[in-house]
Amino acid sequence: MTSRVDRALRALEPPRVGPLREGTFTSPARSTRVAAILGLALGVCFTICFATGIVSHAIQHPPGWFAWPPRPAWVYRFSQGIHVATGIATIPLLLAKLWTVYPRLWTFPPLHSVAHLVERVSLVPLVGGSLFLLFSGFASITRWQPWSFSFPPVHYAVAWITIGGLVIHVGAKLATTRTALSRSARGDDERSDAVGDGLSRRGFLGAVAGVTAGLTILTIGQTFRPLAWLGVLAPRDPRVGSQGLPVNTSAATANVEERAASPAFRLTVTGEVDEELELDLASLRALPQREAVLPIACVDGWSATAHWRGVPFAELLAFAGAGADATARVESLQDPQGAYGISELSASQITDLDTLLALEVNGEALNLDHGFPCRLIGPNRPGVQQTKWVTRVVVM
Ligand SMILES: Nc1nc2c(c(=O)[nH]1)N[C@H]1C(S)=C(S)[C@@H](COP(=O)(O)O)O[C@H]1N2
Ligand SMILES: [Mo]
Repeated sequence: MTSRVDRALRALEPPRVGPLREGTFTSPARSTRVAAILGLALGVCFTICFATGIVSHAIQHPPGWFAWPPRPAWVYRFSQGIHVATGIATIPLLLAKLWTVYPRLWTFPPLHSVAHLVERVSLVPLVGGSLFLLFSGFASITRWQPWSFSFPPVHYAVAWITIGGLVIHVGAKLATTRTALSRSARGDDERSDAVGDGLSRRGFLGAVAGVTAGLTILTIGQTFRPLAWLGVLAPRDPRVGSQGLPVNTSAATANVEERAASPAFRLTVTGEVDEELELDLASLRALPQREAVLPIACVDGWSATAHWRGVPFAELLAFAGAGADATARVESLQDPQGAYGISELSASQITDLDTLLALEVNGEALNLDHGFPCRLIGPNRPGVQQTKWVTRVVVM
C-alpha cells in the first residue's frame, strides 16, 4: 500500500514555477557531502553545548539526588565557558548548514514516503529550536532582552525539544551521512570541484571553518585569560571593571546603595543556631579572616579570577553554634525574592574553607558595586550564586 502511494507520488511531474524549476540552485557547494560534514560539526558542538547546559541547569536547580561539589574550583568556569563558546561556534555552522540544505525544501514531490514525512516533521523542532536557542542565548550574553519571559526555563525546555529533533534527524540521516562521508563521495566532490566554477565545496567549507574558528578566537578571551587581548567580539572583557573585575549589576541598579553604605548595616545569622548573631562591619572584620584565589564565572560565559579575603562561612557558622552538617540560605539587601538576591550553600560548600563571606577583593575593601560590605564567594559556583550585599544568613 505504502509503496504504491510512494510510486504514485514519485511519478508526479513538478510544476515548473519559482524555485521548483530545475536548475534554480546551481552552487556545487551545496553537495550532500558538505551538508554531512557541517552536520557532523554541528552535532558535536550541539551535543557539548547541550551537556554543559544541563550541568549549569542542574547546579542552579539541583534535583534531590544532585550535589554539586565545591572542588575542583575551576569546573564550572570551564564548563560554562565551553557552553557559551560552543553556542557561539554553532551560529556560523548552522547558518552554513541551512544555506546548504535549503534547496531541499523545494524537491518534488514534497513528501515521498512515511519515513520522509517523519524526517521532515522532525526538522520543525530541530531548526526552529536551534534558531531559538542561538538567538536567545546570544541575546542573553549580550544582556539584550527583547522578550518578557524568563530566559533560563524557556531556554532549557527548548533545548530538550531541539535535542529530540536532533536524535530523530541523526537516526534518519545516518545512512546518508555515512555514504556522504565515505572515500568515494570525497573523490566525487573533489572531481566536481576541479571542473566546476564559482565557490568550490572545499572553498566553502574552508570559509565556514575560518569564520567559526575566528569567532571562537575573538570571543574566548572573555573566559580564557591568555586570549583576553584578542576578545574584540566578546561581550565582556574580564580585565575591565572596578577593582579589576567586571560588574554585572551595580549597587545603583540593585537599588541598595543607601542601605549597603549605611553605618546601620548589620549581618544577621539566624535559623538553626545556638545564638543568633547581629554583626556590624567592625565585628565582621574582627572575625578570623582567610584569603582565597577564586574566579567569578558568570553564566554569560565570562570569568575572572580575583584575590578574595573574608570570613570563612564555616567559621561564621561555628561562631553562631551551627551544627557540623548545616546548610544555609544567603540573602541580599537586594530583593531576596528575586533570582539574584538569594542563594543556597550545601554542607560541603560550607565545609570548604574557601567559601567566604568576602570583605575584600584584590587587596581593597569591596566597593559598593562588588557587594560592600560583604558578599558570598565560593569555589565552583556559578556567578549568579555569588550573592552580593549579603545581610542575612539563615542556617538550616
Ligand atoms: N545581590 C546580587 N548579587 C549578585 C548579582 C546581583 O545582580 N545581585 N549578580 C550575580 C552575577 S550574575 C554575577 S556574574 C556576579 C558578578 O559579580 P561582580 O559584579 O562582583 O563581578 O555577582 C552575582 N551576585
Ligand atoms: Mo552572572
